[in-house]
Amino acid sequence: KEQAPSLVDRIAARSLIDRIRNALKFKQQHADHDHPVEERFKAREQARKMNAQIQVVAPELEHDHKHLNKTGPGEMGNAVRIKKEDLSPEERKKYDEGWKNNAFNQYISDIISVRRSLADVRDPECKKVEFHPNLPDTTVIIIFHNEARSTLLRTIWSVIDRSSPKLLKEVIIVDDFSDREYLHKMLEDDIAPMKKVKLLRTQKREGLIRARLKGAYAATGQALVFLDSHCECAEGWLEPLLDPIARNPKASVVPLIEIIDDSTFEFRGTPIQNIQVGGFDWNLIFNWHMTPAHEMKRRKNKTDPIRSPTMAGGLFAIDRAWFEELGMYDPGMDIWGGENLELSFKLWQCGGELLCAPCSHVGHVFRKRSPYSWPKNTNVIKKNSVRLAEVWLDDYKNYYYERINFALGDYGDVSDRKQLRERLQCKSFKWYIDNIFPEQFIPGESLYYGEVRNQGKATICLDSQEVEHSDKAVIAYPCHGQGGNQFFLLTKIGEIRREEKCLDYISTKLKEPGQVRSMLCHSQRGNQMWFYEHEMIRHATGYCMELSATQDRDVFMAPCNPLNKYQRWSWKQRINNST
Ligand code: UD2
Ligand code: MN
Repeated sequence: KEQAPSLVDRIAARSLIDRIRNALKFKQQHADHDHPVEERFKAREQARKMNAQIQVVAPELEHDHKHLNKTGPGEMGNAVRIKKEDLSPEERKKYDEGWKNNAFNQYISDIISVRRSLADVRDPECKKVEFHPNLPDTTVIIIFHNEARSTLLRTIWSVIDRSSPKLLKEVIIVDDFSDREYLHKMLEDDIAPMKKVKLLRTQKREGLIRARLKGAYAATGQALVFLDSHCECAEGWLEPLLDPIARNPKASVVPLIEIIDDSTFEFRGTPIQNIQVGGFDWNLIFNWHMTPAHEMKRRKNKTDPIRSPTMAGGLFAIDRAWFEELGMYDPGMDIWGGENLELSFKLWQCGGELLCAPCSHVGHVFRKRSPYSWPKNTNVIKKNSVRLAEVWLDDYKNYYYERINFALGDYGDVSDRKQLRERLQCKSFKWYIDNIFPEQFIPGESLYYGEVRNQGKATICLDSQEVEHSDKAVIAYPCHGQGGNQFFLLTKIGEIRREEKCLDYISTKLKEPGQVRSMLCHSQRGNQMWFYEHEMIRHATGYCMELSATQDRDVFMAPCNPLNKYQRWSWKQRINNST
């Protein structure tokens, strides 16, 4: 509107927008089942007429209705808040059940339109980017298991409403054997008006990896874009994902994943300079970290794609032929987890690249727990992780195995996947670390590793929980031999470390026994500097770590005393420092 050259044009544009608004209003009335039938009939006719006019004047503008600011709960990505106390007992029950079944606030999601508007959160520079003239057409694949109806429909509509029709060939949704009734009865009706949407169903619970494979086998687009079933694509999301692929078909591209609040469904935008890239720890768990300085320097513009060592997994674009060449996903992986690292490693090791597109914003509802059922008796995440470690990690796999105490379990047969690596002549994991992820912490350079067992009470080990954003006190706990919270490394610079966390002792009140905490490693020695000599764990302040003789869980710092067996700890030395 503002860009139209003359006043006359601007007035014309405004009247056109009014007409679009009207057409939309009629469309909405037509779809509104609470309206009397005759009115809906009339509304449909009106909408058709208005549509025809719009098509004649400006065909591309029909698609533009999404620019119009709507009002209503949650529109423009705003938060919706209600007080549970104000609800009737019956509604309150619905509210609680929504949380229980989905691990997000379904009650709020249901209030918000499945076609709500979002603010345009892109950096202004993004609108000036010129994309490759031949972007690949795309199949969007959305898989789900027992997803809430409103979040699922909102995901699909956000794709339809905010993707350029030229680029969007089809949307394939794959139901991974949901047992919620409405996903069978209502879903077909819900998607009937969506011309480009195809529904597939698995015949048994396959898990997200094989469900995505099913979608990929049915896809016909040149590029594939995968999404979780509780996402919202923002304005202009698709082009920046496809552009790097048009330039290099071996690139895979992830969007900037925005947080949709699990409680209010607020869609928050991240400023372009705060983009984080993907990493992983040696439990083979994905994590985020700041874009390293060398990568910031390599890029010319802030809108340029950023190289990322790994991807979170749910949201990414890839050329379909390249995905096939890479052996897609490992079909031996079950339910959830590991597939994102497997794909990340092989992308880099086998001659591709993994990029984050700063101009593509897609929201995702991050949950604090998993709401659906998991197989009993097997640890699927471990199985998936061992499969990928066996195939892609070379000797580095032992860092992971140390953390699960070499109890690999039954992980099935991976010979096919090893052949795949052979056939594609992929590079070593060392190459990946040296070239793609040089910031990664390498435990092999540490001096001691594993559990730290007290000699005063031989069944008790040092223990600290990984709690995000907390400096949780370190405790002692019966040794369980499973690694995990009882796995510690003594690094060359004197850190007692697990992944990104280091034991830290603040010695302000030296006369009192102090607590040891687990905090983010800072590599500056100081409060995180320890010595392990004569089986004693001594801090830079000169105090030693002691287990309480009476309280099995209590660990504190005290003046060193070599005769005190509660200050003596057994820790395994790393003999082979070669990797
Ligand atoms: C993240 C990824 C997810 C996946 C996972 C690791 C993001 C935003 N999400 O976990 O896509 O890579 O890490 O494996 O990066 N689902 C099924 N069948 C199942 C289980 C899940 O279809 O048996 C669907 C589910 O409905 C959802 C998707 O798979 O659409 C991912 O599951 P999630 O949302 O529980 O995973 P999330 O976001 O914690
Ligand atoms: Mn998810």
